[in-house]
Amino acid sequence: MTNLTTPGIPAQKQFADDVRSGLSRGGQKELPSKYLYDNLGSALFDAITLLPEYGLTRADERILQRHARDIAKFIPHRTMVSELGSGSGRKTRPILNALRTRGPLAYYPIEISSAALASCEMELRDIESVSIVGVESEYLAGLAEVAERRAADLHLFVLFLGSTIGNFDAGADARFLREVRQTLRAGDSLLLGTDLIKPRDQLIDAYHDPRGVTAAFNLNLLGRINRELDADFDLRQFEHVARFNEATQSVEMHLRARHEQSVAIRDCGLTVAFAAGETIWTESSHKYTPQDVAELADASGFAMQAQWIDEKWPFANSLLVAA
Ligand code: AVI
Repeated sequence: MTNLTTPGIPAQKQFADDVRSGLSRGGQKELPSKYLYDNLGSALFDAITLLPEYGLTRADERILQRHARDIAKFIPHRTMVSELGSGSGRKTRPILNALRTRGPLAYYPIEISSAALASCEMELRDIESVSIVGVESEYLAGLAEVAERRAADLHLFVLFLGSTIGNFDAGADARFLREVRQTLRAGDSLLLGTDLIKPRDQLIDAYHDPRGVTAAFNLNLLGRINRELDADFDLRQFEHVARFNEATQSVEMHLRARHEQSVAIRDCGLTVAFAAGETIWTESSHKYTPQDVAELADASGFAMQAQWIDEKWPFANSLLVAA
């Protein structure tokens, strides 16, 4: 695998800045969900995808396995593929297999973590006629880099799977897709995975599983702050909370202080006071209707071309075309 890297603000400085601003504000304390994914957090997320209560990843994979050839029919023969957040790459195999039958194919997974890129290459390197060029970068910068490298006559097919779009703040999903659209040419394609609305109990079980894996995933964010920013969070003094926010149609994860306490975060030059029961909001996972996805596409410069829905665990993969 070839690796392309985009320079940016040093990651540790950005992390310290985000933690300082999220924990020192008045009102609801917050931490950006992207920081859940250090090496341990990514391993815990992989474990979440195997939980019986968390059907999202299996639904996404079922759609891709069953419909990869139907999806490929919409994609022009001369194409290259890029994926925003490839993770291990396992989900992508059926799509690459369906497209490579038409000739050699270049696949550009974009990941912030070199470990994820390495495991993606391990997973997919046996696929014949597919060359993998990893891009170690944030999504939009990485996609701009990929778009710059394409030949004039080549179509670009972007994958954004797993309902990661649902983890953006309200309104930020459309803003992000508009920025993706600006990087593309009219006629390029985007396959967008979105988790759909389902009964509240089922959603809460998925985000507050009885084995405590999601709790460990959430609490690890405090452990990461301890490790990387010289802080002294006592993880036992916080508990994982998952709640459904009706107004935003999102499952929210929080970390709730079991008691009043204060925590020093030395690399942020900060001591944070927590009241008993106060929470840090760590993630939102928006749940869509199929119609929401069509409206989101419209609002961001795409048109819906086709949509595949898993009935067992309501989840949609929608093929959007850049208008
Ligand atoms: C990555 N993302 C789509 C997951 C989700 O379901 O929102 C992250 C996750 N958080 C808790 N469990 C899984």
